[in-house]
Amino acid sequence: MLDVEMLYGHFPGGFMWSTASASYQIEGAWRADGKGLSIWDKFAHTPEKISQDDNGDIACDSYNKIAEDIISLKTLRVRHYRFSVSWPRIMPDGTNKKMNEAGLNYYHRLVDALLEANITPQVTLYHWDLPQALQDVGGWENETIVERFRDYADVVFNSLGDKVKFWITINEPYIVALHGYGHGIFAPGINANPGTAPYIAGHNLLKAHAEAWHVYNDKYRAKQGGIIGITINSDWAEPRNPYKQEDVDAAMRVVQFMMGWFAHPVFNGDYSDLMKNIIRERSLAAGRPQSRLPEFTPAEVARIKGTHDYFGFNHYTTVLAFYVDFQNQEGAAVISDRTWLESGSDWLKVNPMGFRKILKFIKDEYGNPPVFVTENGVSERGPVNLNDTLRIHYYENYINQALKAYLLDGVDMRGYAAWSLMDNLEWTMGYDERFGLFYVNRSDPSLPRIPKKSVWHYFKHWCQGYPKQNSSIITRLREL
Ligand code: GBH
Repeated sequence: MLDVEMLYGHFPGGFMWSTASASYQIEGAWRADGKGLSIWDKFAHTPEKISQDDNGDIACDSYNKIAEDIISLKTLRVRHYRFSVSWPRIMPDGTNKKMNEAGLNYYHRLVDALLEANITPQVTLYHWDLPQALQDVGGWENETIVERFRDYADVVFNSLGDKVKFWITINEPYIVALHGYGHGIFAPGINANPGTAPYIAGHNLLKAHAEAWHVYNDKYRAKQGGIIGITINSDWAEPRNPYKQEDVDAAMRVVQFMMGWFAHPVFNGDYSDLMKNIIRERSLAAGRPQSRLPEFTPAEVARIKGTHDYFGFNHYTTVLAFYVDFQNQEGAAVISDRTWLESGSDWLKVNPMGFRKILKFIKDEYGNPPVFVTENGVSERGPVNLNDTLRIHYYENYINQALKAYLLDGVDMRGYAAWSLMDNLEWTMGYDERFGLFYVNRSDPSLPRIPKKSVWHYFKHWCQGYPKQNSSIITRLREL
């Protein structure tokens, strides 16, 4: 089914238009002023882990370019900015025994500059740059990290919470667990036990998120009055053959294993029965004494359930799923539709309708929570072209599908952050894949940020709503 019709209308008043970044991808200053090393510092300095052996040593030098970044945000005319705090920058060994005040001071200067510019900060506590010292004792596989993360969160709330009213605990626990501790393609690069380690890491990520949420709820909410949640990523999955029930079921499993792994415990309580049953069956069939998926105690289920003030959601693409004979644990494999537009990233194909469908899925599956899209965007690679028509097409169509989710499906949309403010270190792809609204000229040592054409569209056509409001179109679409 094609759905190219543009819907005219507006997001709710107070809708939070934003753009996003992450510490390791932009800050640079990897050893400045007493910062400790993160797992990404170590990973990036290991040969052949990152395309062209790029690293985040300098990145966009945002640590030294607060003023430049504020100018970009002002040019974009967003009133919100999502960035993350580097844990080892403020706690070099990951514990609160030794604080690095200079590092903390950077975030104070950044937040002050944002507030001064009338831009509301949205702060992620963990966007993947774990202190290496904590990885040395097992990282997310070691349950003691739950306490470490709680202490870290406590310090950040205590220090910045008078100024910051929007918190994200953890960005994309799925990627941390699976890429970091399963495939090992991301830091810390662990791939020894791909069937079990991701589930152990995931278990601790959920507990850590919950403890941070409770610290805020118990200790800071009353006096600081902010909101806090987790950001979960998921693709949408369509059945490769929509007339084949096996493929329809496979597509649902893909979403339940990706989004549901973390959303189900936080919103509905515990892992889904679907996930528990499949992993247990597969584990026992392989001769293991018990499931590879750890179990929460009833007290833990209760502690994690409800630790959300909103649903933070990162979304980029759709996949086509089809049934395979449980060769992999989900009994599903994925491909992409060759009619979808390609991007600068192999994994990212343009299918705007999937965005509306997965937003509707969030509403139906997780009790109609307020939704903040905390990332959505597209990449290019190859020669620089500031006339980024693909990005303009992508945002125009994805944002319009989000508008349909809001106006036609009743999804409680509250905000939207474009990934990313500027071209940055795209993890293992280095600087090859560029998601920025601003181009960063890396051959100029001053790393100037130069607006791509999409910058002008973002403000004019999207953040301002759809000025050519046409109620007959709304009426017609409602009747479909
Ligand atoms: C987000 O992850 C991140 O939060 C953000 O930091 C990142 O820059 C942005 O997306 C764009 O990627 O094809 O095997 O190499 C999105 C999840 C994780 C999806 C890595 C693509 C590549 C896996 N991404 N994955 S592979």
